[in-house]
Amino acid sequence: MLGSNRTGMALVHLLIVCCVLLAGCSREAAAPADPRPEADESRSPDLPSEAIAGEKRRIVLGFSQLGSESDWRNANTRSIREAAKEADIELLFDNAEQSQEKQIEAIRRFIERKVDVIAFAPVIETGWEDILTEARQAGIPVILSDRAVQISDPSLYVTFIGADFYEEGRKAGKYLLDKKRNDPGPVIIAELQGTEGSSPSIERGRGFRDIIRERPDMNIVYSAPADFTVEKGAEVMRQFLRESGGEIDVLFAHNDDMALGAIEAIEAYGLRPGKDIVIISVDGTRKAFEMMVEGKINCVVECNPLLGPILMQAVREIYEGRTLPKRIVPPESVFTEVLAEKEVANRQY
Ligand code: GZL
Repeated sequence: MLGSNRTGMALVHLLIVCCVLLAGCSREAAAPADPRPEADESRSPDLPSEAIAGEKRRIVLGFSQLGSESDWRNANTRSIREAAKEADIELLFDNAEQSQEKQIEAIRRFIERKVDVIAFAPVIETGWEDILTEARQAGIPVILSDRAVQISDPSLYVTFIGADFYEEGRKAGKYLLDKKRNDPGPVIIAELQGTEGSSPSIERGRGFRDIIRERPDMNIVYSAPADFTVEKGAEVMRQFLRESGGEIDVLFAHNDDMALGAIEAIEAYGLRPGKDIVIISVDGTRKAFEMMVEGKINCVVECNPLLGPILMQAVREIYEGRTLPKRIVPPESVFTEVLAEKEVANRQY
């Protein structure tokens, strides 16, 4: 797991270096960092730390967080705040409450305040071209944190630090093929999608479908967005149960919070989660592990939210003018009921 102490920073540095060595792909030269300004008079006076001639100035990072919709997101925010403190980087943090418009406004404020680096977790994939162009015109490098964007010019950001969501979907599908290898079909699947248009939801769904395609008798009969929240997960699962009359064999939830909501709905309907309905989820929160220990979730695909240390290392590398790989993927695993008991105490989020 990505650490947050000095040793962690060294490990993180090593991880980035490994990515650079292994990447092989074109590395985006970081937008040339400002030469460390002795005293940048143009900096807005209300920056938290004014540059004083001759003194080492703290790097200023503007971060637009997409929201606080899930335990994963809150762990991600804690990791970023703690890592910024540890790295002595000035963090200007904004929570957009799942609004793209608020994210764009926050990024524009960071540009006006002439921060050194901008990072953000894009709530959805599209609609970022203009604001990223504004950041480039202002000479401010941008890092994608957690989620991806769809843009025609990938040079508008330096690197994307986040999970391989497609692979997470494939892992969920592979677990299901194995779980049902001796069960005759048909297998009726319900799917709780995450935020519509978000890269984790799009890619997890695609990866899962590409794997279960191997069994024509496995069909996703019910599928709808539930926005990665407990409440929406419960609401949409109730709707699936009404529509199906309870005839659902498997639930694939794109995150743990929706799975937790679905468990409430399944039990209220009189069925046994993890037994009558196999449940596969993504994230790896402690609450999901506790459900696995109780046998109510069968498989959790890990998605690592502790991106703070690697993000701060990347910010420093960019500020000091070094290149980074276009893609940095944190380490992740898959856990089933068998491993849950042993692992639950280790969960940091
Ligand atoms: C994935 C992240 C997703 C999580 C959800 O990297 O963007 O958003 O899977 C969170 O829990 O809400």
